[in-house]
Amino acid sequence: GTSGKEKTLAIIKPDGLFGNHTDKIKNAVSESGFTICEEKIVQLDEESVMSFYAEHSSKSFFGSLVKYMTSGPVLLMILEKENAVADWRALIGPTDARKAKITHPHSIRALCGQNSEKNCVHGSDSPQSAQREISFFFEEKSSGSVVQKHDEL
Ligand code: DGI
Repeated sequence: GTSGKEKTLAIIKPDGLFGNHTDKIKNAVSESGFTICEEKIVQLDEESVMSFYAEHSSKSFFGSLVKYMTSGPVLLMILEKENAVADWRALIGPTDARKAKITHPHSIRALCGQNSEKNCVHGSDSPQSAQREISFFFEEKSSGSVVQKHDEL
């Protein structure tokens, strides 16, 4: 398809906010042609992270992932452009930031992340995931997935 915009969910994770990478990441977002449709900073609770990452619930790292994702606020963004899902995944790079530094040195995870857990950013992995994840965090009916809404970004 050559027409039609697509939306994806991006998250700047706690290490991204704590590490002051937000401006750098937002510059990359706009330079790459994405529009930020909606954004909010939230403190996630364990229950919402467990639900968001349910597909990883049997993994050995799950407990650590939940602890990390609840360790501080995150910035949720709905990004829009043509081919947004794949293009955002390409821009953030591989899951393991240590590997990204070698194979994709200009990617966001290479520049801002630390390892396979503290990898600074999230991106939906398919258009179906994007729809689910955007509803999860941004629709009223998404039953308490967000525990705190900060006033200023
Ligand atoms: O879609 P991704 O975020 O690139 O990767 P994923 O869906 O395989 O994993 C989701 C998140 O789970 C990832 O961003 C960080 C965490 N994770 C994945 N693999 C590992 C991991 N955390 C640890 N500690 N170790 C892993 O091997």
